[in-house]
Amino acid sequence: MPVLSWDIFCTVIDNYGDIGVCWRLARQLAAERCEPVRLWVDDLHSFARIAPQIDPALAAQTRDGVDVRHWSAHWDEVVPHRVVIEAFACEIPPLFRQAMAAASPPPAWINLEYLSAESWIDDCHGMASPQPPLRKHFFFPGFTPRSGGLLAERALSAQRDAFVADPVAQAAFRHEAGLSIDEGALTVSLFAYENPALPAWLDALASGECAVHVLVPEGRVLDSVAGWAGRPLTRGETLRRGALALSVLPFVAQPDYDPLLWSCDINFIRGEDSFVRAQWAARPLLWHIYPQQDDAHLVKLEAWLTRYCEGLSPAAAASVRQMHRVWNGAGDGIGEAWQTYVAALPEIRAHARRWADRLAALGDLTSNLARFCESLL
Ligand code: TRH
Repeated sequence: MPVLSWDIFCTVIDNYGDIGVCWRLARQLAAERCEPVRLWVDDLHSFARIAPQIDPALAAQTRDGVDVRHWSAHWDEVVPHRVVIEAFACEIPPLFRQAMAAASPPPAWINLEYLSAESWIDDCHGMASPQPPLRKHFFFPGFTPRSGGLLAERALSAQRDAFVADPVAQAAFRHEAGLSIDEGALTVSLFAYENPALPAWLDALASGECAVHVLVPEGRVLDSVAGWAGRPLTRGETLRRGALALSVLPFVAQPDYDPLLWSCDINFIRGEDSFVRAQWAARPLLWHIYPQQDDAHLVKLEAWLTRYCEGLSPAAAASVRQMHRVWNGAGDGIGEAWQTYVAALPEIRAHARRWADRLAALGDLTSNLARFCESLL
Protein backbone atom coordinates (compact mmCIF):
# COMPACT_ATOMS: atom_id res chain seq x y z
CA MET A 1 0.00 0.00 0.00
CA PRO A 2 1.40 3.43 -0.86
CA VAL A 3 1.86 5.69 2.13
CA LEU A 4 1.03 8.98 0.44
CA SER A 5 -1.09 10.12 -2.49
CA TRP A 6 -0.97 13.53 -4.11
CA ASP A 7 -3.13 16.25 -5.64
CA ILE A 8 -1.10 19.02 -7.30
CA PHE A 9 -2.82 22.21 -8.47
CA CYS A 10 -1.09 24.35 -11.09
CA THR A 11 -2.15 27.54 -12.79
CA VAL A 12 -0.01 28.61 -15.72
CA ILE A 13 0.75 32.29 -15.11
CA ASP A 14 2.91 32.66 -18.19
CA ASN A 15 5.69 30.80 -19.97
CA TYR A 16 6.54 27.28 -18.84
CA GLY A 17 8.05 27.52 -15.37
CA ASP A 18 4.91 26.88 -13.32
CA ILE A 19 3.91 23.81 -15.25
CA GLY A 20 7.57 22.87 -15.73
CA VAL A 21 8.07 22.55 -11.98
CA CYS A 22 4.70 20.84 -11.33
CA TRP A 23 5.15 18.31 -14.13
CA ARG A 24 8.65 17.43 -12.97
CA LEU A 25 7.47 16.96 -9.40
CA ALA A 26 4.43 14.90 -10.47
CA ARG A 27 6.48 12.61 -12.69
CA GLN A 28 9.08 12.07 -10.01
CA LEU A 29 6.49 11.23 -7.36
CA ALA A 30 4.85 8.71 -9.69
CA ALA A 31 8.08 7.16 -10.97
CA GLU A 32 10.19 7.03 -7.82
CA ARG A 33 7.65 6.73 -5.03
CA CYS A 34 5.05 4.79 -7.08
CA GLU A 35 2.29 6.76 -5.38
CA PRO A 36 -0.96 8.01 -6.95
CA VAL A 37 -0.53 11.52 -8.34
CA ARG A 38 -3.27 13.72 -9.78
CA LEU A 39 -2.13 16.90 -11.50
CA TRP A 40 -4.70 19.68 -12.09
CA VAL A 41 -3.63 22.16 -14.78
CA ASP A 42 -5.65 25.10 -16.09
CA ASP A 43 -3.80 25.48 -19.42
CA LEU A 44 -3.13 22.21 -21.22
CA HIS A 45 -1.88 23.95 -24.37
CA SER A 46 1.14 25.43 -22.55
CA PHE A 47 1.61 22.07 -20.84
CA ALA A 48 1.71 20.28 -24.22
CA ARG A 49 4.68 22.45 -25.31
CA ILE A 50 6.95 20.85 -22.71
CA ALA A 51 5.13 17.47 -22.77
CA PRO A 52 3.97 16.65 -26.31
CA GLN A 53 2.25 13.47 -25.05
CA ILE A 54 -0.41 15.70 -23.43
CA ASP A 55 -3.61 16.03 -25.45
CA PRO A 56 -5.07 19.49 -24.69
CA ALA A 57 -8.53 18.31 -25.72
CA LEU A 58 -8.84 15.74 -22.93
CA ALA A 59 -10.34 16.47 -19.52
CA ALA A 60 -8.51 13.47 -18.03
CA GLN A 61 -5.55 11.44 -19.25
CA THR A 62 -2.82 9.31 -17.70
CA ARG A 63 0.68 10.26 -18.82
CA ASP A 64 3.95 8.98 -17.37
CA GLY A 65 1.97 7.41 -14.53
CA VAL A 66 0.34 10.74 -13.61
CA ASP A 67 -3.43 11.27 -13.65
CA VAL A 68 -3.57 14.60 -15.51
CA ARG A 69 -6.78 16.61 -15.20
CA HIS A 70 -7.87 19.76 -16.94
CA TRP A 71 -8.66 22.23 -14.15
CA SER A 72 -11.66 24.02 -15.62
CA ALA A 73 -14.21 26.43 -14.14
CA HIS A 74 -16.66 23.56 -13.75
CA TRP A 75 -15.77 21.48 -10.68
CA ASP A 76 -17.16 18.03 -9.93
CA GLU A 77 -16.95 16.51 -6.48
CA VAL A 78 -13.66 14.71 -5.94
CA VAL A 79 -12.20 12.91 -2.90
CA PRO A 80 -8.88 14.61 -2.07
CA HIS A 81 -5.65 12.64 -1.89
CA ARG A 82 -3.60 12.59 1.33
CA VAL A 83 -1.41 15.49 0.27
CA VAL A 84 -2.73 18.57 -1.53
CA ILE A 85 -0.21 20.91 -3.11
CA GLU A 86 -1.13 24.34 -4.37
CA ALA A 87 1.78 25.41 -6.49
CA PHE A 88 2.95 29.00 -6.27
CA ALA A 89 0.00 30.20 -4.20
CA CYS A 90 -2.66 29.27 -6.73
CA GLU A 91 -6.13 29.05 -5.17
CA ILE A 92 -7.61 25.60 -4.95
CA PRO A 93 -11.35 25.30 -5.81
CA PRO A 94 -13.68 26.08 -2.85
CA LEU A 95 -15.55 22.79 -3.28
CA PHE A 96 -12.31 20.86 -3.11
CA ARG A 97 -11.32 22.77 0.01
CA GLN A 98 -14.63 21.79 1.60
CA ALA A 99 -13.91 18.16 0.76
CA MET A 100 -10.48 18.55 2.40
CA ALA A 101 -12.10 19.90 5.57
CA ALA A 102 -14.55 16.97 5.62
CA ALA A 103 -11.81 14.34 5.24
CA SER A 104 -10.63 12.45 8.30
CA PRO A 105 -7.78 12.91 8.83
CA PRO A 106 -7.59 16.06 6.69
CA PRO A 107 -4.92 16.04 3.97
CA ALA A 108 -1.56 17.71 4.42
CA TRP A 109 -1.99 21.04 2.63
CA ILE A 110 1.16 22.51 1.14
CA ASN A 111 1.87 25.74 -0.64
CA LEU A 112 4.89 25.06 -2.82
CA GLU A 113 6.70 28.38 -3.16
CA TYR A 114 8.94 29.93 -5.81
CA LEU A 115 12.66 29.33 -5.55
CA SER A 116 14.87 32.00 -4.04
CA ALA A 117 18.33 32.08 -2.49
CA GLU A 118 17.39 34.86 -0.05
CA SER A 119 18.15 34.04 3.58
CA TRP A 120 14.62 34.66 4.92
CA ILE A 121 13.54 31.49 3.08
CA ASP A 122 15.14 29.39 5.80
CA ASP A 123 12.96 30.94 8.51
CA CYS A 124 9.73 30.62 6.53
CA HIS A 125 10.27 27.11 5.19
CA GLY A 126 7.80 24.71 6.82
CA MET A 127 5.80 27.46 8.54
CA ALA A 128 2.13 26.77 9.25
CA SER A 129 -0.79 29.04 8.45
CA PRO A 130 -4.03 28.13 10.28
CA GLN A 131 -7.02 28.02 7.92
CA PRO A 132 -9.66 26.56 10.29
CA PRO A 133 -10.46 23.76 10.33
CA LEU A 134 -7.38 23.13 8.15
CA ARG A 135 -3.73 24.11 8.32
CA LYS A 136 -1.61 25.06 5.37
CA HIS A 137 2.20 24.76 5.37
CA PHE A 138 4.70 26.67 3.28
CA PHE A 139 7.37 24.65 1.53
CA PHE A 140 10.28 26.62 0.08
CA PRO A 141 12.76 25.23 -2.44
CA GLY A 142 16.21 26.56 -1.73
CA PHE A 143 19.95 26.27 -1.54
CA THR A 144 20.50 25.51 2.15
CA PRO A 145 19.95 22.52 4.46
CA ARG A 146 17.15 24.45 6.19
CA SER A 147 15.20 24.85 2.93
CA GLY A 148 13.34 22.26 0.85
CA GLY A 149 16.26 21.79 -1.59
CA LEU A 150 15.92 21.52 -5.37
CA LEU A 151 14.03 19.16 -7.63
CA ALA A 152 16.27 16.40 -8.96
CA GLU A 153 15.45 12.90 -10.09
CA ARG A 154 17.33 10.17 -8.27
CA ALA A 155 19.31 9.10 -11.35
CA LEU A 156 20.01 12.59 -12.69
CA SER A 157 23.67 13.02 -11.69
CA ALA A 158 24.55 9.50 -12.84
CA GLN A 159 22.78 10.06 -16.18
CA ARG A 160 24.65 13.32 -16.67
CA ASP A 161 28.03 11.80 -15.86
CA ALA A 162 27.37 8.80 -18.14
CA PHE A 163 26.40 11.12 -21.00
CA VAL A 164 29.45 13.32 -20.56
CA ALA A 165 31.72 10.27 -20.56
CA ASP A 166 30.12 8.70 -23.64
CA PRO A 167 31.02 10.21 -27.05
CA VAL A 168 28.61 7.80 -28.78
CA ALA A 169 25.65 9.06 -26.71
CA GLN A 170 26.72 12.64 -27.40
CA ALA A 171 26.95 12.02 -31.14
CA ALA A 172 23.53 10.32 -31.09
CA PHE A 173 22.07 13.33 -29.30
CA ARG A 174 23.57 15.75 -31.81
CA HIS A 175 22.35 13.62 -34.71
CA GLU A 176 18.84 13.47 -33.28
CA ALA A 177 18.80 17.24 -32.75
CA GLY A 178 20.16 17.81 -36.28
CA LEU A 179 23.12 19.60 -34.74
CA SER A 180 26.60 19.89 -36.12
CA ILE A 181 28.74 21.87 -33.73
CA ASP A 182 31.77 23.65 -35.16
CA GLU A 183 34.99 21.90 -34.18
CA GLY A 184 36.75 23.67 -31.31
CA ALA A 185 34.03 26.32 -30.87
CA LEU A 186 32.84 27.40 -27.45
CA THR A 187 29.29 26.00 -27.32
CA VAL A 188 26.59 28.12 -25.71
CA SER A 189 22.87 27.37 -25.31
CA LEU A 190 20.62 30.41 -25.16
CA PHE A 191 17.25 30.31 -23.37
CA ALA A 192 16.22 33.76 -22.20
CA TYR A 193 13.55 36.43 -22.25
CA GLU A 194 13.74 39.41 -24.58
CA ASN A 195 16.95 41.11 -23.53
CA PRO A 196 18.28 44.59 -24.41
CA ALA A 197 21.84 43.37 -23.85
CA LEU A 198 21.51 40.71 -26.54
CA PRO A 199 22.51 42.66 -29.69
CA ALA A 200 25.72 44.00 -28.14
CA TRP A 201 26.56 40.52 -26.84
CA LEU A 202 26.06 38.96 -30.29
CA ASP A 203 28.18 41.76 -31.81
CA ALA A 204 30.92 40.96 -29.29
CA LEU A 205 30.78 37.26 -30.20
CA ALA A 206 30.88 37.98 -33.93
CA SER A 207 33.89 40.28 -33.63
CA GLY A 208 35.66 38.15 -31.02
CA GLU A 209 38.77 36.06 -31.51
CA CYS A 210 37.36 32.80 -30.27
CA ALA A 211 34.86 30.75 -32.31
CA VAL A 212 31.50 30.52 -30.54
CA HIS A 213 28.52 28.38 -31.53
CA VAL A 214 25.24 29.61 -29.99
CA LEU A 215 22.31 27.17 -29.90
CA VAL A 216 18.91 28.85 -29.55
CA PRO A 217 15.79 26.78 -28.85
CA GLU A 218 12.74 28.37 -30.50
CA GLY A 219 11.02 30.80 -28.14
CA ARG A 220 10.87 34.37 -26.91
CA VAL A 221 14.51 35.33 -27.33
CA LEU A 222 14.51 34.24 -30.97
CA ASP A 223 12.60 37.38 -31.99
CA SER A 224 15.35 39.50 -30.46
CA VAL A 225 17.98 37.41 -32.25
CA ALA A 226 16.07 37.86 -35.52
CA GLY A 227 15.96 41.62 -34.86
CA TRP A 228 19.74 41.59 -34.54
CA ALA A 229 20.15 39.42 -37.65
CA GLY A 230 17.84 41.70 -39.62
CA ARG A 231 15.67 38.83 -40.84
CA PRO A 232 13.52 36.01 -39.49
CA LEU A 233 15.33 32.85 -38.46
CA THR A 234 13.88 29.41 -38.88
CA ARG A 235 14.31 26.13 -37.06
CA GLY A 236 17.32 24.16 -38.27
CA GLU A 237 19.18 27.07 -39.86
CA THR A 238 22.65 28.30 -38.94
CA LEU A 239 23.58 31.94 -39.27
CA ARG A 240 27.27 32.91 -39.47
CA ARG A 241 28.87 36.25 -38.68
CA GLY A 242 32.59 36.52 -38.04
CA ALA A 243 33.54 34.21 -35.17
CA LEU A 244 29.89 33.48 -34.39
CA ALA A 245 27.73 30.61 -35.62
CA LEU A 246 24.15 30.61 -34.37
CA SER A 247 21.79 27.66 -34.87
CA VAL A 248 18.06 27.56 -34.20
CA LEU A 249 16.90 24.39 -32.46
CA PRO A 250 13.39 23.06 -31.95
CA PHE A 251 11.84 23.52 -28.52
CA VAL A 252 12.02 19.95 -27.18
CA ALA A 253 10.13 17.88 -24.62
CA GLN A 254 11.26 18.61 -21.07
CA PRO A 255 13.46 15.50 -20.56
CA ASP A 256 15.29 16.18 -23.84
CA TYR A 257 16.43 19.60 -22.66
CA ASP A 258 18.95 18.15 -20.18
CA PRO A 259 21.29 16.61 -22.80
CA LEU A 260 21.49 20.01 -24.49
CA LEU A 261 22.64 21.56 -21.20
CA TRP A 262 25.13 18.73 -20.66
CA SER A 263 26.50 19.29 -24.20
CA CYS A 264 27.29 22.99 -23.86
CA ASP A 265 30.24 24.87 -22.36
CA ILE A 266 27.93 27.62 -21.05
CA ASN A 267 24.17 27.60 -20.61
CA PHE A 268 22.10 30.77 -20.64
CA ILE A 269 18.89 29.88 -18.82
CA ARG A 270 15.96 31.72 -17.27
CA GLY A 271 13.04 31.56 -14.82
CA GLU A 272 13.15 28.72 -12.32
CA ASP A 273 13.17 25.22 -13.75
CA SER A 274 15.80 25.69 -16.48
CA PHE A 275 17.85 27.62 -13.89
CA VAL A 276 17.83 24.56 -11.64
CA ARG A 277 18.57 22.13 -14.48
CA ALA A 278 21.58 24.21 -15.55
CA GLN A 279 22.98 23.95 -12.03
CA TRP A 280 22.56 20.18 -12.12
CA ALA A 281 24.33 20.20 -15.50
CA ALA A 282 27.48 21.18 -13.58
CA ARG A 283 28.46 23.64 -16.30
CA PRO A 284 28.89 27.43 -16.18
CA LEU A 285 25.50 29.13 -16.40
CA LEU A 286 24.11 32.60 -16.93
CA TRP A 287 20.74 33.27 -15.40
CA HIS A 288 18.19 35.63 -16.94
CA ILE A 289 15.99 36.04 -13.90
CA TYR A 290 12.24 36.56 -14.35
CA PRO A 291 11.79 40.36 -14.17
CA GLN A 292 9.63 41.67 -11.32
CA GLN A 293 8.22 45.05 -10.35
CA ASP A 294 10.54 47.55 -8.63
CA ASP A 295 13.53 45.40 -9.58
CA ALA A 296 12.70 42.91 -6.81
CA HIS A 297 14.32 40.26 -8.99
CA LEU A 298 17.71 41.95 -8.69
CA VAL A 299 17.69 41.32 -4.94
CA LYS A 300 17.07 37.64 -5.67
CA LEU A 301 19.80 37.62 -8.27
CA GLU A 302 22.33 39.07 -5.81
CA ALA A 303 21.27 36.58 -3.13
CA TRP A 304 21.96 33.68 -5.48
CA LEU A 305 25.23 35.20 -6.72
CA THR A 306 26.45 35.52 -3.14
CA ARG A 307 25.87 31.83 -2.51
CA TYR A 308 27.08 30.67 -5.91
CA CYS A 309 30.31 32.70 -5.91
CA GLU A 310 31.46 31.36 -2.56
CA GLY A 311 34.70 29.45 -3.19
CA LEU A 312 35.59 31.24 -6.44
CA SER A 313 38.71 33.44 -6.58
CA PRO A 314 37.86 37.17 -6.25
CA ALA A 315 38.61 37.74 -9.96
CA ALA A 316 36.41 34.86 -11.18
CA ALA A 317 33.63 35.82 -8.77
CA ALA A 318 33.75 39.40 -10.04
CA SER A 319 33.46 38.20 -13.63
CA VAL A 320 30.44 35.98 -12.81
CA ARG A 321 28.75 38.85 -10.97
CA GLN A 322 29.43 41.42 -13.65
CA MET A 323 28.25 39.22 -16.50
CA HIS A 324 25.02 38.46 -14.60
CA ARG A 325 24.41 42.10 -13.77
CA VAL A 326 24.91 43.24 -17.33
CA TRP A 327 22.79 40.40 -18.76
CA ASN A 328 20.01 41.37 -16.36
CA GLY A 329 20.11 45.08 -17.17
CA ALA A 330 21.89 46.14 -13.98
CA GLY A 331 25.16 47.22 -15.60
CA ASP A 332 26.78 48.21 -18.88
CA GLY A 333 29.57 46.97 -21.09
CA ILE A 334 28.65 43.46 -22.11
CA GLY A 335 31.58 43.10 -24.52
CA GLU A 336 34.12 43.64 -21.77
CA ALA A 337 32.13 41.63 -19.23
CA TRP A 338 31.98 38.69 -21.63
CA GLN A 339 35.72 38.76 -22.35
CA THR A 340 36.55 38.75 -18.65
CA TYR A 341 34.04 35.96 -18.04
CA VAL A 342 35.42 33.78 -20.85
CA ALA A 343 38.95 34.28 -19.52
CA ALA A 344 37.83 32.90 -16.15
CA LEU A 345 35.94 29.94 -17.65
CA PRO A 346 38.34 27.13 -16.62
CA GLU A 347 37.94 28.12 -12.98
CA ILE A 348 34.18 28.69 -13.30
CA ARG A 349 33.79 25.30 -14.91
CA ALA A 350 35.55 23.47 -12.09
CA HIS A 351 33.48 25.47 -9.64
CA ALA A 352 30.20 24.53 -11.39
CA ARG A 353 30.94 20.87 -10.73
CA ARG A 354 31.66 21.50 -7.05
CA TRP A 355 28.49 23.61 -6.80
CA ALA A 356 26.36 20.79 -8.24
CA ASP A 357 27.90 18.33 -5.78
CA ARG A 358 27.23 20.73 -2.92
CA LEU A 359 23.57 21.07 -3.92
CA ALA A 360 23.20 17.31 -4.27
CA ALA A 361 24.25 16.96 -0.63
CA LEU A 362 21.09 18.87 0.41
CA GLY A 363 18.85 16.00 -0.65
CA ASP A 364 16.29 16.40 -3.41
CA LEU A 365 13.10 18.42 -3.02
CA THR A 366 10.71 15.56 -3.71
CA SER A 367 12.19 13.36 -0.97
CA ASN A 368 12.36 16.32 1.42
CA LEU A 369 8.72 17.19 0.64
CA ALA A 370 7.49 13.62 1.13
CA ARG A 371 9.30 13.40 4.48
CA PHE A 372 7.77 16.70 5.55
CA CYS A 373 4.25 15.58 4.57
CA GLU A 374 4.67 12.26 6.36
CA SER A 375 5.52 14.20 9.50
CA LEU A 376 2.26 16.16 9.19
CA LEU A 377 -0.06 13.21 8.75
O1 TRH B 1 9.41 29.53 -18.94
P1 TRH B 1 9.99 30.26 -17.78
O2 TRH B 1 10.34 31.64 -18.00
O3 TRH B 1 9.00 30.13 -16.61
C1 TRH B 1 8.71 30.86 -15.46
C2 TRH B 1 7.33 31.41 -15.53
O4 TRH B 1 7.36 32.55 -16.34
C3 TRH B 1 6.83 31.74 -14.17
O5 TRH B 1 5.62 32.43 -14.21
C4 TRH B 1 7.85 32.49 -13.41
O6 TRH B 1 7.40 32.78 -12.17
C5 TRH B 1 9.08 31.65 -13.35
O7 TRH B 1 9.57 31.45 -14.68
C6 TRH B 1 10.14 32.21 -12.48
O8 TRH B 1 11.35 29.50 -17.32
P2 TRH B 1 11.62 28.09 -16.64
O9 TRH B 1 11.17 28.12 -15.22
O10 TRH B 1 13.01 27.77 -16.90
O11 TRH B 1 10.70 27.06 -17.41
C7 TRH B 1 10.97 26.62 -18.71
C8 TRH B 1 10.57 25.18 -18.86
O12 TRH B 1 10.63 24.80 -20.24
C9 TRH B 1 11.50 24.22 -18.12
O13 TRH B 1 10.74 23.19 -17.50
C10 TRH B 1 12.36 23.63 -19.21
C11 TRH B 1 11.39 23.61 -20.34
N1 TRH B 1 11.97 23.52 -21.69
C12 TRH B 1 11.60 22.47 -22.50
O14 TRH B 1 10.81 21.60 -22.07
N2 TRH B 1 12.12 22.40 -23.75
C13 TRH B 1 12.98 23.32 -24.24
O15 TRH B 1 13.43 23.20 -25.42
C14 TRH B 1 13.37 24.39 -23.39
C15 TRH B 1 14.35 25.42 -23.89
C16 TRH B 1 12.84 24.48 -22.12
